[in-house]
Amino acid sequence: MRMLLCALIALTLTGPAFCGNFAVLDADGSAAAWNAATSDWTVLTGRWNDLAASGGDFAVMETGGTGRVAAWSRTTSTWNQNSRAGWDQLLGSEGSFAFLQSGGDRRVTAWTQNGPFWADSPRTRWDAIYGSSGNFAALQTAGDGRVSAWNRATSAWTESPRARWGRVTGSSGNFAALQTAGDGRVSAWNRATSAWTESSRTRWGHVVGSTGNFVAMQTAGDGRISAWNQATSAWTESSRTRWGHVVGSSGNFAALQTAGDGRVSAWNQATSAWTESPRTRWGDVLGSGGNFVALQTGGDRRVSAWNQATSAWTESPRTGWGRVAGSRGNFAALQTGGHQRVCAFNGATSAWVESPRTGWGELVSSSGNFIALQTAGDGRVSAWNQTTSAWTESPRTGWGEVTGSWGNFAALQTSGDGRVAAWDRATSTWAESSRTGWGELVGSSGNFAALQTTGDGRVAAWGATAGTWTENPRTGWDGVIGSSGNFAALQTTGDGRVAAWNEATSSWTENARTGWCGAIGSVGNFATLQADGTYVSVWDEATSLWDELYGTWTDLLGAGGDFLAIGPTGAAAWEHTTATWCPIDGTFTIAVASPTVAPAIAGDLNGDGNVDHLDYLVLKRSYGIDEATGLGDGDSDADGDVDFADYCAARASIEEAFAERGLQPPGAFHANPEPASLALLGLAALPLLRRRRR
Ligand SMILES: [Ca+2]
Ligand SMILES: [Ca+2]
Ligand SMILES: [Ca+2]
Repeated sequence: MRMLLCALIALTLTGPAFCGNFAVLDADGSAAAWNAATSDWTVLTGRWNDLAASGGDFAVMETGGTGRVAAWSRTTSTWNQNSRAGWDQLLGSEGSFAFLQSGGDRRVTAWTQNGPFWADSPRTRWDAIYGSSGNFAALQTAGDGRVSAWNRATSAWTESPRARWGRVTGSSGNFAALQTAGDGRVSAWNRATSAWTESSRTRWGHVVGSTGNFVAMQTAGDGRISAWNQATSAWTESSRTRWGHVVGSSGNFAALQTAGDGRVSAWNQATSAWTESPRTRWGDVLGSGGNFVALQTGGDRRVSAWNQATSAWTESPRTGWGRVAGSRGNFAALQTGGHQRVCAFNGATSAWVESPRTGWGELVSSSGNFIALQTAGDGRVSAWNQTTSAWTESPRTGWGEVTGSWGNFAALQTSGDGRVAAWDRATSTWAESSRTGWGELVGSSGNFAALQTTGDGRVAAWGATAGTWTENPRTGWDGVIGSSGNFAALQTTGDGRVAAWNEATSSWTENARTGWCGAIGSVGNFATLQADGTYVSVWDEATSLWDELYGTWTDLLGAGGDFLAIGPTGAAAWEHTTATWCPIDGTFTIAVASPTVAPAIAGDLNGDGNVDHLDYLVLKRSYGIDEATGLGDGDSDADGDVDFADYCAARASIEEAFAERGLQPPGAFHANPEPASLALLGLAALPLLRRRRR
């Protein structure tokens, strides 16, 4: 297996999978957009004075003048001007733009990078636009009160046949319109079909969206509730009435009676059915990962969790709970009085598991795991692991602060020795730093950095891969920031040194120059600027090298692993797949960054333009998290978590990449498993490789 993977030569495809594009406006009114995929600047002359970014693309507008607009496409690297003028409102949504004329005909137009570039709504006199996942809806708040939705997939506008709508709610690219006067009708627009579907009942007063589904609630009268399912475009009412509160979670909904019996009911998008808890007198409900937990805020203070896998409510046998927290479909409950017990509900098993110890005062969640802290007494910490459903205490006491990242936790003694320890979700073990006197903790993509805020000013980083703390040999550090699992330490006083820590090698690399005055991170890379503006320098995690550029620099922007340096006579973009600076002259007054949201190549998770085993390692590292910030974390479907759907999205292209080279893909890819964790995926052969994400 090792030979095989080493023999796999990366397939060079087109452009990076994720990147940051940048655009600037010059004092003379021209605009320039920088394309990270092609490493070129495209200039558009004009008198532009407004600039906006959306999903890797840009739009410019002449406000106060003719009201002309133009948008730049990352696919074609061209600026496209609209033939009409008089535009004065601009809204971006995931790589689409909509423009509105608030005077004259009050037209609305939508633009998408894939073309046909401009789509005017056939009707005029629009008053408001709403965006959701790249689609738009336009509403007439006066006159007929019409509503129309624009679909990015077809670039067509579809009006509801009915008029007199007063409010629009968007969710994952779908829209719901509500009549705020008259009959109180509700209608949902489905991006899959571009069709509007009305509920047969009237008198709705409130609409809530969740991952493309909607719930309408009657705020007066019977207090009915109805859920619209995007899979069927059908509305399903709860048989019971008098609901007063509704919350959504990953496409499911829970409704609570805020008066009367205090019943709770959950709606499952898989079945379109409502399931009530047999018990009454619930006072609060919370959602997480499509599951819900209900809490009695008075009386016995019971807690019950609803699981979307079974549509069943499961109560904790104990009473007296005062606080609940949710994470990735799991829940934890804390007794705020009495014995101060803590327990966790596992979404995989529907079981509540208590910690044997009592006296817990604080609860922190991270990617499905929880940590409890004793805020009084011994100051113990205990972490609960969703994989094993077990609580694991640190052998040491006296902890005062906990922080979570990607399902891992770190604890800090805020008094006494000032020790620091990190807990690893893969092993459920605690690793302490041998040094003491730490004062600050920073988490990043499952790793942690500790800083001494007094004394020597040391800095140390803990990486989940190595499982150990690595100190920087120098002292006098007073700042640390994280980016995609790497850290940068900075001396903002004294010499002004900067050093970056790479999780792949667990080592620190210091910049040879001094006088640095600040740093920013972007998808694992860092950029820093000298106080006198002479140099800007980027640290590249692929090589652990600093790449500097001489000039006069005053500001920095970062996006998608790339950076833009700006100075009084020009700007320069640094792009991570080529690791080069690309300058442009000008007196730039406005600069914006636009990270791409969609993968250029399915499966290229580390954004190096290739699909290979390194992308597989990205997936392995982040599998199971719900704190993903983009494709660089393995989140192919951009829903904020890394789960089986992301695994499936990447699998096809990784398999294809192996097949094109006549190689057998990794075992897991042809075994077609449904993993609870990627630990099951036969990746044991991979750790021999040097892991890097670019
Ligand atoms: Ca790649
Ligand atoms: Ca995802
Ligand atoms: Ca997901």
